[in-house]
Amino acid sequence: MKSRKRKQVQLYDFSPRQDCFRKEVLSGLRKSPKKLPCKYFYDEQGSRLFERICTLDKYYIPRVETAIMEAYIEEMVELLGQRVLLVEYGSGDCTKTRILLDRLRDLVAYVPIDISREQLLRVTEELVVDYPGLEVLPVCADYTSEFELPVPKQLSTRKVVYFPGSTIGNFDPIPTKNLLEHIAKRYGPNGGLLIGVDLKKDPQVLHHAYNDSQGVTAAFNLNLLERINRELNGDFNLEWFEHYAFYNTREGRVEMHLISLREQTVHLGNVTIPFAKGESIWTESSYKYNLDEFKQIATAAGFKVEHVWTDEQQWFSVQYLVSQE
Ligand code: AVJ
Repeated sequence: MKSRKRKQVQLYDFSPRQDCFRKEVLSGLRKSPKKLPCKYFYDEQGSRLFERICTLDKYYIPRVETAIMEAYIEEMVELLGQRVLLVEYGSGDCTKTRILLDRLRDLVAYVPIDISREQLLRVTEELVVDYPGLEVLPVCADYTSEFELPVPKQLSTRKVVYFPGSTIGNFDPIPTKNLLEHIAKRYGPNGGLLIGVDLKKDPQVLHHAYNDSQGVTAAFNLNLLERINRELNGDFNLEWFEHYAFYNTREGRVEMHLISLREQTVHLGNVTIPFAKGESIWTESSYKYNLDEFKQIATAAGFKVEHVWTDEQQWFSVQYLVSQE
């Protein structure tokens, strides 16, 4: 047990409302093929399962990204400059952020944005204890919809968005361009984006990263149905769905699905959703890029690629982009 003094945390709340969750789930399940937005993975249980995924040996992303951050932190800090306002998109458990917070000594404020309220509160409480003097302004929001940025007490010389973990890979090509464009405009001109981008690699490595032998990724995927049961009065039988993840070479992405193991009908309140045997619900895509491909996207969105750091095997990249807008 960690013993930490609990401090009261003030949270800026723009989190999606329950009726929004319901609407998106219903419209996704009425599509053909059926789809669910992956942002809804991260309820309290889902965030904990994702933290467990990050400890799996085969899920190389956090390990490799952390190694890159630690190896090149001095160069990163140098490029980011002084009196930075650091805004993080999808802050999660903030493990990698601490590498930055440890070095960016004259940070004006840190604004973690996350959709998972419980985790955000928990992590913020820890940060204010561990970084006394740092202004932490947590925002609970889906960063793809509208939210206001809190105003820090001190003036900053530059806003830098930290977007690690290759979360950008969860977006399809057009939404990716839109989100990057939006960031370039909102934090520019001269705004920075320090972003983790996962790279194309041996499909076997990708397969094992999303099909761990302990079934944690499967539990993470299935938790979405459990959440729907809990929050939307659903009756998904988790035994009748199966986790399925594969690398789609042509599209350059890992796809996660939940496959119906039999013909069945599921109810959400008074709504009925039919499933054929073998029918899938597409729950997530994780796009993998070449450095050239990502450079094109970033440039088209109004960024200049200032620096790219990778590991020796070129499995993952951390990139510093500067808004030209
Ligand atoms: C946190 C979105 C980057 O896509 O690799 C992990 C989520 N899904 N295992 C990813 C995830 C399955 C992860 N991201």
